Amino acid sequence: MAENKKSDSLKKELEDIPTKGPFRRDYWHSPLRGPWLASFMSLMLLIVIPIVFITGLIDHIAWNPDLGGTNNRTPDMGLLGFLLGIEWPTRPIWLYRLTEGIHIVLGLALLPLVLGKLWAIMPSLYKWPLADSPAHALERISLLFVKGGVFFQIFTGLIYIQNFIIFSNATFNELHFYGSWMFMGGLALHVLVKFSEMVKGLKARPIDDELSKSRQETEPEPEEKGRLVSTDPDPPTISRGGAIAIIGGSSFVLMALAIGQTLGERWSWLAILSPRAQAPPGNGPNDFRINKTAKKANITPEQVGPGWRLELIGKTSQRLSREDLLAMPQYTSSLPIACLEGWSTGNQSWQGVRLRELAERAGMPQAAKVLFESLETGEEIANKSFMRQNQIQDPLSLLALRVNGADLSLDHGYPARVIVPATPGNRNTKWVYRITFMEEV
Ligand SMILES: Nc1nc2c(c(=O)[nH]1)N[C@H]1C(S)=C(S)[C@@H](COP(=O)(O)O)O[C@H]1N2
Ligand SMILES: [Mo]
Repeated sequence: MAENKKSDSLKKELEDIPTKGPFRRDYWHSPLRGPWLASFMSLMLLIVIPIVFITGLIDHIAWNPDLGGTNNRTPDMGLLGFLLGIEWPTRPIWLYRLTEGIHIVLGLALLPLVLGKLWAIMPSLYKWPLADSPAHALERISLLFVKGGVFFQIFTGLIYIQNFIIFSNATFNELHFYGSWMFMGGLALHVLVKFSEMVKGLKARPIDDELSKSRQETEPEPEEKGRLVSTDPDPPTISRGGAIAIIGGSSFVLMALAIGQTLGERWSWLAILSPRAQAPPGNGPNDFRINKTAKKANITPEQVGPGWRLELIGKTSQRLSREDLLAMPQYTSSLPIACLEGWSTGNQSWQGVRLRELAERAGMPQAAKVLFESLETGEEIANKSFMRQNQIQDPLSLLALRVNGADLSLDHGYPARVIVPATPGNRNTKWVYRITFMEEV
């Protein structure tokens, strides 16, 4: 008896849901909401998201993940294996700076756009029953992936570029990479189901008409079955164009604040929210940004003192002192460091030995792959890196000993560090102690 009563009251409560709080249609009063606004926000997202996704994939390829080791943080790619084995070019020298810059700047711009879209469609989330057909259920599940996915991507990215150390570099890579596929899978399904609705929504009112309407001219959209349009609209406090300007304006502010760190130097003052945007004080030859200091990497003075030797391994194995390296032909390359976190230095003038001459010296002028190892014993991802033949062969690729006319500072990788054009910052190993050339990839 009591059981029955309980289930009856539960049933009643469930039946009552549509009459409660946000589930009630008259709970929502904004006169701006409707299919047009929702469709407009979708259009913005459909322009920005693919660019962020593609530049993200490009940044992944830039690591040369097929070389393995710490270059590949995301093994078991299955169907996505086609991404492996693409030879990342070394020119133009600013290529990675550009793709990573776009990825992060537009990725940040997504935050206001996503929040704006969420606001625009909020009433439709409070639908009861949650789904009334299998197709509808599928749509709502895909929405869960889309919304959850986009916030996951934005927040993992934000945490990373802000240097909040709640996960390691390696973990970030895995989360952000696999997360992107979950998100894009959900999005593909969502777009498939909703695309025609978006087109219809936009066609109902020409965009420039709607954007040029004043607040007074702003009227609710006609009733529709999607529950976006308020049944009890308040008078407008802002026009649709005004609301869109606030959302878009927020995106532009975030972009403006982020771009300073990619442009570097003269513009870095703009990047007030970026922890490593500002160059260290001073304008000496080594006063450009540092990712990890020697102290943090636990590099001791003895390790880099006169006893330091470079182990050069190929057909032969040699130990070279810094003097030996300085006695080889010295070349100068003007190259930036472009970090995964989105910051970049301007071009620095690096001096040192060409990688390809080191390959020759090791008896392997045609080496297909090279491994750089650092004295640093901490994080794997930072202390080892692989590069492939085109990177070894580029005449600008150096084992740098000096920068801007002075010896490398300890923080920039003294006694020797790698610098290769268009390569993600973190592949340019500092405090190198061993270089191994290999026949095969
Ligand atoms: N051994 C070692 N090399 C390293 C790093 C590191 O942490 N350890 N950081 C890398 C990263 S992420 C970047 S962006 C560049 C930064 O070089 P810089 O500190 O000289 O500007 O060095 C790379 N080389
Ligand atoms: Mo980096």
